[in-house]
Amino acid sequence: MRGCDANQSTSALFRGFFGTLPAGYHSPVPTGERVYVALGSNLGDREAHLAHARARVATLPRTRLLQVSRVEETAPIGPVPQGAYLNQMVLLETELEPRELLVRLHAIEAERGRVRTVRWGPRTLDLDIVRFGDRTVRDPDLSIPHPELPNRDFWLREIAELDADAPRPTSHVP
Ligand code: A4P
Ligand code: MG
Repeated sequence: MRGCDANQSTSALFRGFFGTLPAGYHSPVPTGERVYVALGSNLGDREAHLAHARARVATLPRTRLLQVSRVEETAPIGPVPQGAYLNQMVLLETELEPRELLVRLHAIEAERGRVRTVRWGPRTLDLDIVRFGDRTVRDPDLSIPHPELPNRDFWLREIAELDADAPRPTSHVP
């Protein structure tokens, strides 16, 4: 969790003894990029799909689940007639590269039987990388920040909620 992780206390110890961190010092605890991942579902047991996603992102390698937003029901966006979504934002800290994370998120989607038929169509589980630290990626298969971020009120609201909240324990996945 922010503010109370082992890496910070180890660094603080070093600073106490040496005034600064010794050259070549490597933190024993991974510290990575802060990444916002959007969860969405509008097919089947939507709650269960989101719960699965939260549990799985929490166990990704070199990754910690820092915070989760409220789950909210949202009207479907886009040209395809479909049911309402459940949406939620999670904040991760990860040492994975954006592409490594994308591959792992696709694998989690597949675990929930995600089938890609029409773009913006109904889905059991959709996992989008919304922000990855301060990085910008504009490739055909990966675009960060997610281009729809400014257009999705619920994403902006959920990120604001996470930014405003004090860190809360996530040792048992909600
Ligand atoms: N891709 C590129 N950038 C990213 C990124 N930042 N994060 C590529 C994740 N994937 C990214 O996505 C197609 C390809 O986008 C991926 O293979 C990846 O390489 P997809 O999940 O197969 O298809 P998609 O989800 O239909 O397309 P897209 O463009 O990701 O759409 P969105 O933005 O996910 O929108 N209405 C409500 N209320 N709530 C929703 O969550 N979501 C959508 C889908 C439509 N309407 C919605 C919602
Ligand atoms: Mg998507």
